[in-house]
Amino acid sequence: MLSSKADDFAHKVRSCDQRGLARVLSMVENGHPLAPSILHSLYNPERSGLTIGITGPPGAGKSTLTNRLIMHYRRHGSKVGVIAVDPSSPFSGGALLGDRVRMQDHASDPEVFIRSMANRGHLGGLSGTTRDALEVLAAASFDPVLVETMGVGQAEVEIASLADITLLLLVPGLGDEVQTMKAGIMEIGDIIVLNKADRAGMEQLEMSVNASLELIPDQDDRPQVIRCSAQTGEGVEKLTDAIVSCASSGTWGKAIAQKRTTLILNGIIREKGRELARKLILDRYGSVEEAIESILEGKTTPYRIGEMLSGFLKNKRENKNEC
Ligand SMILES: Nc1nc2c(ncn2[C@@H]2O[C@H](COP(=O)(O)OP(=O)(O)OP(=O)(O)O)[C@@H](O)[C@H]2O)c(=O)[nH]1
Ligand SMILES: [Mg+2]
Repeated sequence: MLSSKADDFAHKVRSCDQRGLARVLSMVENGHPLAPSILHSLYNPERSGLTIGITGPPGAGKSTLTNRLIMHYRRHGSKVGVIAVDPSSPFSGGALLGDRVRMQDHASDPEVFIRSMANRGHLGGLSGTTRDALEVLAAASFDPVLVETMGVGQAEVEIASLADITLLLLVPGLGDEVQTMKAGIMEIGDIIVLNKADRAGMEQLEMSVNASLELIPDQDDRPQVIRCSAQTGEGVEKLTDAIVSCASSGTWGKAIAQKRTTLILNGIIREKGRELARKLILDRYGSVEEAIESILEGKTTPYRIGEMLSGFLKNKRENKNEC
């Protein structure tokens, strides 16, 4: 009964029924009991839809670039999903959203779906919600799905890194902030976007970024650096070409399916309580890596494993209460 209800919702998502889609995203956001079954039904680690995280310091031009990317992908006939994430705010919905993305430009376009997500403090937190919302929008064949996060703290960087490809925006004249970004530069960012190229100070910024990147020993691991101006549009085509080349490299298919699965399973293990969840997975699959292999072989999904862990933990709590 439950699973047929979940299948109904999954069907609505796949056929991109706007109301159904919005409802499922709310269920994911509110931790609705049906959400894991719906996500299980939708999950496909080999999906073709690309997800792109956009992060960088306040005012770096993330929303302006998001808007440019929406325009670019719409011109190419793609359906675009956008998730605007604000970890510092407990509110989600229209008001925040209107502020973040220039929604009025796309409000009447049914092929653009924009959703804002805020911190509501339920289990799994914003990171889990965003991760699952990305899967839902990708299953509804939005391609790409963009996720814009505000700020450059650990949480924001982590959220942007949930996407298949992460863009890290830097701008001239940040001073100390570039220093604090250095760790981020090393850790994330498949592509580093030097935005506001129409402004002075670009050479200096590029030199300092390149100097940081040289610390990455293997040249192949270094992110690409692209200059652009989200405001004038200059360099945006070069950026979208770089995204295409990232997503079509020889090892992409298998590597990305593995990355998606690992991120989701590790997130679920964290949410359920690391120690015990890990132990249960070891008992069942031998190792986390083998559980991931099972998922990649199509035998299960991270969400089904999550349900198994929840069931076990619930039984354990009930038994304890009876004792
Ligand atoms: N000169 C110049 N200004 C830009 C460029 N891109 C964005 N801006 C301006 O920078 C300001 C901040 O842009 P946003 O796109 O709101 O920046 P954001 O990173 O989304 O900001 P938060 O979401 O508040 O962190 C706006 O006034 C933009 O018009 C650019 O390439 N060149
Ligand atoms: Mg913004």
